[in-house]
Amino acid sequence: MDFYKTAGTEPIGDEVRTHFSSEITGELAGEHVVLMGWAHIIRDKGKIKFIVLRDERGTVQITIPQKKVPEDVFKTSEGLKPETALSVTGVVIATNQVASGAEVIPKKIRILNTSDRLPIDVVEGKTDIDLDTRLNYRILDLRKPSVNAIFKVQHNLVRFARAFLESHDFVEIHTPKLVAEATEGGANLFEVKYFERKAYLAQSPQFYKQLMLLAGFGRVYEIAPVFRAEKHNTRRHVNEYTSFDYEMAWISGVEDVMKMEEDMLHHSFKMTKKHAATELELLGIDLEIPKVPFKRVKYTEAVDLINQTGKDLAITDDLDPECERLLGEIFPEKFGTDMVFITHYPLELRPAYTMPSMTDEGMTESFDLTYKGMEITTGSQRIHLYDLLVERFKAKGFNPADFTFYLDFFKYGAPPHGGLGLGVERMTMQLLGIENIREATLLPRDRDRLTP
Ligand code: AMO
Repeated sequence: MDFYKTAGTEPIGDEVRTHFSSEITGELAGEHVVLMGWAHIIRDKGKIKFIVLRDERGTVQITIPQKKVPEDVFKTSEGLKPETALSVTGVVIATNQVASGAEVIPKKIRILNTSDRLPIDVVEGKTDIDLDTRLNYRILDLRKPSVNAIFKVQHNLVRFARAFLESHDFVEIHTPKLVAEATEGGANLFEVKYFERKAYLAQSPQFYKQLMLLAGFGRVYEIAPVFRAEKHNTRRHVNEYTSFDYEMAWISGVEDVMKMEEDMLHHSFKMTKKHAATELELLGIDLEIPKVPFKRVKYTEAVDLINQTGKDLAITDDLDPECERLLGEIFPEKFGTDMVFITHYPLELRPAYTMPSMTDEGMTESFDLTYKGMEITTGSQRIHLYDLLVERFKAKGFNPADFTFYLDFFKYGAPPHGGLGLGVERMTMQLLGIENIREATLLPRDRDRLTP
């Protein structure tokens, strides 16, 4: 047991946590509870001490009047340092002194672990520290309730989107992240030494999610990391992000893919608003549920709208961040919504696997979803016809022989299909009005950062 003493802590007791902080309300008055968490804020008023105890559900006030608690409890509370890990056994008292309407008077306080002085604040409203320093201490940064809340919101967005897909017969798949070829074009590939050969980190599950439809799964989805060797540090790019992908077979056209996405996001936003209400409130977000159907605008029309602001964009120019920002202003004004599908991108701007449009010459059956002036999703109908697929690979300058592992399976009755990739961090940042994608990335990887 000596290592406990050396650490300044007490051996494990027999208390079992009975409640989370958020459950301590006036209705529990008189009940014995066991709480565990960190000493978030400590106030010393001489003969009475206060500890705001923080756990994963919020905070609760522990009130320690010298006269009303055992001597050793009062002694323990003296000189406690912030972020000491505690177990508190006590009685709930109703009070109108705190917002929750209750506090806990301890009978026993056990120090589970001590804490050094923190390099950054984890209490709201204290000094603002630059993002880089916060990210250096990300694990502590995440203890701050408003930072933690971002990822609870993200968790809810993903879990309800997943639940929606599950209820629509999608099967979860796990595809390789070590791959032989690029899917999205070669520019931003990370190369990996793979024994005697070269391999790459997957930029997208693109080829494999499509192949799983050829393998007989009607609908598949994957939520997994993808890797992009973007050379520049921007506020909207990280080098590893979470891609939320789905792919569906037997579609009639790209509309089926968009319809699925708008229904999925509508459900996910609605459920997140309900289940992450506390976190959204803490973050000051009144989440607007986008109305279904989302507005659809053709790429040519989007370019026209941008050019009306005085720009001179050609049809084959990609929409850069500045254009997306402009559309983020134009769309709400013109269409009363900030969730808009831009459809029918030119062939030049889309990967080789994208189905050319039957209706719009030189265009594709593709779309991006823009949310508050930023692209959060890319999707399309895919080419399922072998000859056309090979032709398009050649047109993009690829050697079909390098892609036989993908192309060959389109010879065996590949079903019409389509799908999309949604950036989880981008969706989170736009929904929460976050300026820099790193804040919506648990442990960001960028040009300069590989730890923590
Ligand atoms: P795309 O390359 O457009 O399409 O990526 C899809 C979505 O992923 C997000 N995203 C990023 N997020 C953070 N950092 C980055 N560097 C980054 N790059 C992209 C965006 C984007 O909309 N295979 C296709 C998808 C498909 O057609 O199914 C693809 O990967 O939100």
